[in-house]
Amino acid sequence: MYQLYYYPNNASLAPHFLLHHMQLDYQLLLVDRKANFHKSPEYIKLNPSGRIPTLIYDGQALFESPAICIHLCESHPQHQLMPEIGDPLRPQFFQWLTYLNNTLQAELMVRYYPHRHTTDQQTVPDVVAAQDLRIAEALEVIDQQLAGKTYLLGEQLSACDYFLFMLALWSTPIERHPMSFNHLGRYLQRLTQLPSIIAVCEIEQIDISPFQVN
Ligand SMILES: N[C@@H](CCC(=O)N[C@@H](CS)C(=O)NCC(=O)O)C(=O)O
Repeated sequence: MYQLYYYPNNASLAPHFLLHHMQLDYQLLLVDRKANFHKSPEYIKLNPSGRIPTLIYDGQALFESPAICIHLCESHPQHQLMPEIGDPLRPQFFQWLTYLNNTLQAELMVRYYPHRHTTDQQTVPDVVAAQDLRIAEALEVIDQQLAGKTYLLGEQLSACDYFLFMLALWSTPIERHPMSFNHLGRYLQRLTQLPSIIAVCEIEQIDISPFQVN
């Protein structure tokens, strides 16, 4: 049985999609963010970064959302959410998952916690405005990759798609809405029809209607 420390629409969302897609036996443990449980000694013992998510498996704790996704994909290869060793798409999988986590997600984190990225709190709106441009640049790269493809890697759904859907949800408040990108918009609309996305967003009470155009 897996246990996932989560908070709705946090970085725990991508692992949650995978646990659901793979129909694994898992328990959700809601982190009490208001009480700062993720900074408590009890949680820090599991995840020294004091962040969400943490996955508990075989009595071990694992943090960093993409690491959790890779671990789940490798532990349950029959679900084919990550190309096998030798598959030419495998390096592409690593490239895109890293781009999503290390570029787009990193820029979004600055956008969501702008006060941590300046010593002058009056400049917070400038940090937000600069991040909106950087996030739009990263979404543009992804939009180009999606031209003529059903999923990020081509015709095969992978963990990268669940990860991207999570980050697209986070990108809805930015100046340039994800749906305003041609290929990305159509792709997000398609993903809202995936049963695991529908079910998990219902569980976490996440509104996916911004991606459901008529
Ligand atoms: N690189 C980490 C980032 C995790 C992260 O920053 N999570 C946010 C929620 S989305 C968090 O815990 N924020 C609380 C904080 O930074 O104090 C991952 O991908 O797991």
